[in-house]
Amino acid sequence: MSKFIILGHENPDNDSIVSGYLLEKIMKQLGYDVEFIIPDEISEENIMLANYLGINPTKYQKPLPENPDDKYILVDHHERIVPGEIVAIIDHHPTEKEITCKHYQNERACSTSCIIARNFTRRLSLDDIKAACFSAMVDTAAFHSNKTTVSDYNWVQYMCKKFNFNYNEMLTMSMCPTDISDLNKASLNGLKKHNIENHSVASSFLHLQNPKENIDEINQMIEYLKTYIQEEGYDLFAFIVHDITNFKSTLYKIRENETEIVNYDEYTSRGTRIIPDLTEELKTKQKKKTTN
Ligand SMILES: [Mn+2]
Repeated sequence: MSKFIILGHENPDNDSIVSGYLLEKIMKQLGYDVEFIIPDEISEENIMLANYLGINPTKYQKPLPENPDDKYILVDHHERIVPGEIVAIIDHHPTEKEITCKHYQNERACSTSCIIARNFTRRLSLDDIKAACFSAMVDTAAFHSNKTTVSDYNWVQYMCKKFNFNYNEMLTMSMCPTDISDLNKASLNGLKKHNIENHSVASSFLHLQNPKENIDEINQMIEYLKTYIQEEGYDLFAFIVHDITNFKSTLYKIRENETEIVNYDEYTSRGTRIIPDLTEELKTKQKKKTTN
């Protein structure tokens, strides 16, 4: 009998890790020779999220074996170059691609681990079911993304109630509250550099449970970022504070001499909302400059 290797995607997220973990467990129970392998780096954040579930993801980190007889199972994605045949895929990412593989399951779901857990609930422990519920929260930004399906949402609610999981704590943890014990470090959380209309811009974000309680810390971070942009030569720093309890966001546009505050009435994504808004603004400013 050939060996099965379960593989998540590159830059593995919580769902990818939990899916592999659950599927390995189920397949072992069914008598398969199977191993979940993570041949990739795992971010600090994703190690932390997995640890919250009692899973140590680094345990699965190792290079892929080179045996061409090994059969591969992909979870939480549908394409990856592997040194053997891909025999099964379980995924929830929509695709137009035609996929030819013996067992291909791709359905709308909050997370791939939800698909797995809902199909094999009786083979899983309470911790495993909790892990699947949690990864559904992580993968959908606490049920705010359009990936959220009513049936998975209801399933998570039902399981949390039935088994007495701490739903609110899980929801907060799934949003990865930022550790602000070191303010300078926290102010650069998720640092990205952007070149927008020839302006050099940097951005970072915080996830806070109650930003109003941390207003002093926020102000100290803004002061730090003012000196940071001078030292690093940025024109603008977009410092985003997300309220992960009420799902609102505040953008601090920090320049050398002024800070402008913009409030968003929703949890605002940096990539799809804030950077495009800044691009629009800087474009308009550029135009004004040229017409003057
Ligand atoms: Mn996923």
